[in-house]
This record gives sequence, C-alpha cells and structure tokens, in this order.
Amino acid sequence: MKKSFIVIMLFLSALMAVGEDGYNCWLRYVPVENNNLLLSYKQAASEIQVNGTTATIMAARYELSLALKGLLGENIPLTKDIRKNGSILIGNAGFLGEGRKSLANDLQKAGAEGYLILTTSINQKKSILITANTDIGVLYGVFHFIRLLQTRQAIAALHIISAPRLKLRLLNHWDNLNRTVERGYAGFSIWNWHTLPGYVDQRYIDYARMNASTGINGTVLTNVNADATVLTKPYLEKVKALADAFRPYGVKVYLTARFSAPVELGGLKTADPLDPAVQQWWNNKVNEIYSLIPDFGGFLVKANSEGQPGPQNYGRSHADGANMLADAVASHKGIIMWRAFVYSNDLPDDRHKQAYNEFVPLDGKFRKNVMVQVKNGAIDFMPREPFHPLFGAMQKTPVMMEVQVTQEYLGQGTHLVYLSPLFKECLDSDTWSNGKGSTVAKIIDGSLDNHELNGLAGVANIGNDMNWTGHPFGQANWYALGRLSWDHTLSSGQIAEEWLRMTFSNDAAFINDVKIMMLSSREIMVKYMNPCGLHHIMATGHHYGPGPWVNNLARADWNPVYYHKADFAGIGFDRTPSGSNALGQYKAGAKKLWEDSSTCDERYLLWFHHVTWNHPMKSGRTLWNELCHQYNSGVDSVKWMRQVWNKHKTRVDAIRFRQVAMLLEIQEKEAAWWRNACLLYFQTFSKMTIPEKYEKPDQTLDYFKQLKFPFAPGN
Ligand code: GCW
Repeated sequence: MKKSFIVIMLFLSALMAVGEDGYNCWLRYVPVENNNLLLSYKQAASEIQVNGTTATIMAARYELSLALKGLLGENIPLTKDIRKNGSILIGNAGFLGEGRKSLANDLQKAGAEGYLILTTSINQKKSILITANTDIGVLYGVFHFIRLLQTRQAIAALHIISAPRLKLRLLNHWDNLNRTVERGYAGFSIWNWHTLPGYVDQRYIDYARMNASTGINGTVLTNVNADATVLTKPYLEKVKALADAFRPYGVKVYLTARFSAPVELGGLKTADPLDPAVQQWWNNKVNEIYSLIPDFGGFLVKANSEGQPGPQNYGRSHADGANMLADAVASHKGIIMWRAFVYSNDLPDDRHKQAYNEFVPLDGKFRKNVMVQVKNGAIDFMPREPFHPLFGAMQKTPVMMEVQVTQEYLGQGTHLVYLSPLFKECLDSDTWSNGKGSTVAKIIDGSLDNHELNGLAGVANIGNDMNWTGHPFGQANWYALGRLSWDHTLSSGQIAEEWLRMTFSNDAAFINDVKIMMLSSREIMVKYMNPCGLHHIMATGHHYGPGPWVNNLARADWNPVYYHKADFAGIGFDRTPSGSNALGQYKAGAKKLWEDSSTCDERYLLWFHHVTWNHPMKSGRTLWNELCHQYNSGVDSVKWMRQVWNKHKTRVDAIRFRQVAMLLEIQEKEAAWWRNACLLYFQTFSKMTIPEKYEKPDQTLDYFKQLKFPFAPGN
C-alpha cells in the first residue's frame, strides 16, 4: 500500500471518529480516497499559473490552492510560466492575448459573470484553462472546477461554459441590529455590529466564499422590518467594512430602507415621497452611502405592510414611494426591490387577493430600476402554496421572486426539509401569462417579458451557530438557493447530490439513500403538517407547532380558523367564484387545475374549496379518512428517514451523525404532535373516528392547546 494512501485513510478515519463541526459547509476539502482518481487529479494539477493581481483573482488563487492542498494532500506550486503538462492557468481573458480569438465564441456565451473551463494546449503543454471576461467570472469558474474534484468527476477533457440565468442572486437577512434574527433558528446574527467596523470577523470572509461558490452575488444585510439606525453614519461605516470584505467575492451589499427615516433621522415633519425636502433627504443619504460604498446595490423595502411605514401613510401609492427611492439611487446604478407582501389592515378581503389587487394597477408606473419582489405564494411561505398570481400579471415590471430559506413554517430549526423541490415547484409552475409554457422561471429570469433586471432572493437561514444554519441539512437549502439562482434548470436531485458529496461523503451507498431521503423530505413534511391544501394553521406568533384552533387574534386573517374554515359540514377555504374568488386572479390555463372540486389537484383541494368531510378523494377514501391517512403516513415517513440515516452511521463523522440523528428524533416527535393535535381538533367538527389501523393520539386536545413556548426562537 502506498504511503500517501495510508495517510489519507488515517486522516479520514480520524475525521469519522472525532467528527466535524460543519463550519466549512460544502467547501470541505478532504483527501480524495480513490487512488486512481487521486493520481489523475495530481497529473492534471501539478502547477498553477495565475494571471492578475486583483483581490478577486487573489481570492481565486487562494481557494484553488487551499482546495488542492486538501484534496490532493500536497501544496501545488505556483508558476510564472507553464512548462509542463498538467498545469492550471487561471486569469481573465484580457491576459490571453491572441489566444483569446479562438475562444471568442465561448467567451461571448459566458457573458459578464460566466466562465469557461477548457482542457487545452498552452505552450504545447496539456493544461486546464479557467477564464472569463471578468475577474469574478474566473472566481466562479475556479469554484466550479473545485466542485468537479470534490464530487469526484473526471477532469481529463473539459469544455464547460456556464453563465448565470439570473442577474440578482441574493440573500435577504432578516437580521436586527441587536443581533436577533426574525425567523432565525441558527443563533444570533452573524453581523456583530458592535465590533464593526474595526473588527472584521473571518466569518464574514467565509460567508462571502460560501456565497460565491454557489453564485450568490448580493446580500441584504438587515431585516425588512427595518430600523433606520443602519442609515446613520456610524452604521454606514460598519456596512462599508462588510462591503469591503465581501467585494473580492462579488457579493454586493444592499440595505433595507425604513420609509420614515427622513422623519426619524432627518427631523423632517413628513416622509411624503412627493415632498421635495424628503426627496432631497434621500438624495443626500444615498450620496453619503455611495461615497463610502461605491458599488452599493440599493434598497429592499417593506412598506405599508404589517405596521411598516410607507407612502400610503401620505396618500401616495407604492409606485410613488418606490420611484422616489429609485430616482435617488439611479445615477449610482442602484436598484430598488419593493416588496409586494402587503395586505391591508382595514380590508376584510381574502388576503390571498390583496397584493394582486394593489399592484396590478401599478404595472407600468415604476421606474426602470425598480423590481417588485413577490413571495412564491400569495399567503406566506407555507409548506405548499400555489404560485403567486402576481407572477405573469405585471408584464411591464420586472418581478423578482422571494423564497424563504429559513424554515419559519417548515419545521424551523429542527426538521430536515430539503427545499429545492419547493422552490422548483413554483419556478416550474405555468402561469399561462403568454400562453402555455409561461413558467414562473421564465418570468423571473426576464426571458418571457424581456426584462434586463431579474432575480431571486432567499430569506437567509444563517446565524452564528458553529455550522451556520443550526440543522446540518439547513446548509443544503442555502446551497440550493445559490445553485438555482445561477441555473434554475438544475434538478433538485443534482443539487442534492452535489451538496451531499461535498458536505458529507462520496460513498455511493450513502448518497443514494440520503439523496432519496432529502428529495422526499418536503413532501413528507406537507403530509404531517398541512396535507390536502391546508395552510396557516401554525401556533400564534412564533409559528412553532400546530395551532389550528387559534381564533382570538386581533385580525381575522391572522387566525388559523380563517384559513381552514372547518365546520360541521366540511373544511377548506372557498376561493372559487362562490367564495372569495381568488381563483379569478389566475389565467384560465392555470385555473383549470384547481377550479372544480371534483377534479382539483388534491394537493391544493382545501386551498381552493370548502368540501364535505365525506368528499370522495382519488384514493377512494373520504376526505376525513384521507386526512387521517396523510397525517399518519407523514409520521411513518419520518420514522423511515431515521432508519435511512441510522443505516449510514459508519459513513458519516461522529459529530454530524449524532446531530442529525438527534434532530430526526425530535422531528419524529413533532410530526406526531402535528398529527395528533390536528386530527383531534378537526375531529371535533367531522365527528368521525380515526380508523383503527392508525396510532391513537397519546394526549387530549386540551393538552395540545395549552402547550406554550414563550421563548421559541425567531419570533
Ligand atoms: O412571514 C411573515 C413573517 C414575518 C415577516 C413577514 C414578511 C419580516 O411571519 O416575520 O416579517 O412575513 O415577510 O414581511
């Protein structure tokens, strides 16, 4: 046995026994275990030539050296000139001189942020060229190349051209300045505002590396429930320090703008967007920001929603508000992302309809640098929602999609739920806005309605926990957000497999099983939480656990009873013309899937229809029996997830194995809690028995109702 092989095996077994803390996420560079593959990698990567000296190229060089050292077990030397076969050349195409001509086609396809990875001959030596039109493209290319090695792909003959399908690929942090995180389940905010700007934590740089490796190119640092303090001079200095740390990695900084800041900070009497003094205040503020951060991205705004101030306080429209800010940032090439998550305090109308009613009349009234940011569904990041009717309804406005990576309504920090299938379910939905095939993906990538500005944002699940996301599998959702915003045509399976290989192991048996578990996990959660189109039946405030009985909140549409409408006749929200007619906001092609309760896609049945407890389901069961079946099969499936995980104990390091095993045990208990609480409660209306074959609830309904979680995180 070769010495290097023994060293690798010792290293791996030490890792397995001791365990890993998960800090490196998927940028985990451990030795290649297969000797032949290792040899072929070593032959292809025997020296590195780096062209360029910018911070971004230096980051690319650092990453490549770090990765090769970890993966190949040795330091790969840098060279000024390629002299032997098996060299890697990195640098932007400006350095290629004449050689560039033959690559013109490929480089054109790569565009401003994409890259080319090519096996070619340089100085008559077989080499791998990683190049791009820009330095950031080179860094993205380097990360792709590293991924090939991490996932043990052949690299003998490469010709890869990749360019992002979306321009804005963003994280939205709901982080408060006091370091609490709204809907955050992984500790406190990673932004330590107190020690900034003097202390630049290594975490900030690792955060940027992680993002760049997936293609994420921007971050909104602060909560949409905004605090104007971040716009004061001392805080802008802190923001600048973060922007400087992220810049080499192509991650731009954005902030949330509190609409009333001119009053709160500027001492003005009004924040009316049409008032010249208000406009001037914002112009000055924006100039101040850009003098510190020349590539500042712009603002994300939540206005006139859930108590946030906005233009409507002054009788102005969302367009008036957005345009005022857009004008202030326009000359700096900044943008405004204006959220469409609004629902009126006074309007008794179905909340499902309100954003559409508010925004569709404003289509065409926004400045060119405004995007309307729309949640994937019309209610609020539910386990399953139909796509938001605003997609496809505002063709003159670039509409950006917002998904929730943090799992507010999906098991929070304790449930293993892989979200790529949820994101893709929405992206692949057909809105029919320009006839068949008008998918949400084509709307948000701008290709359907020809929008230059386009993007996807994910509400971050990141905190200061050792492994960033609390649940080790939460990292997969951060990763998936980046990969899908780079290329929404990737399959959830491919993304899961990449992530598993990089994060855990390249062992085929492990990957096959755990990938299936990941791919099934979201559907399993829907079954034990919100089957058949049920939604928003979570407990008050923190949304942790079931609360379908809640009926005492100030606003009707904050109460779960408003959403499920269970009564002695049946259950479900009638959104057909005989009810709220939210269905009327969808195009005929889309509507067809849902409009008739006897043919409705059953995953959305109770979303759109109020049906009897005896309603016949496709399975041959009555609705009541179907609910019993779904809830129970959800719980059984979590038991199965535990078996899958436990089977691979020897293939995962000790610490992370145990973490996931404990969390799955919690998940099983919580799934049973959801099932028992919901079935007992709905039974008070259906008056039907839970079929004998299912496990009986272990507690009474009153027991579940009195559970309290005063310090549940994220609230
Ligand atoms: O999902 C709801 C959350 C709020 C959040 C709001 C929003 C930031 O419960 O915590 O506030 O949506 O998206 O604005």
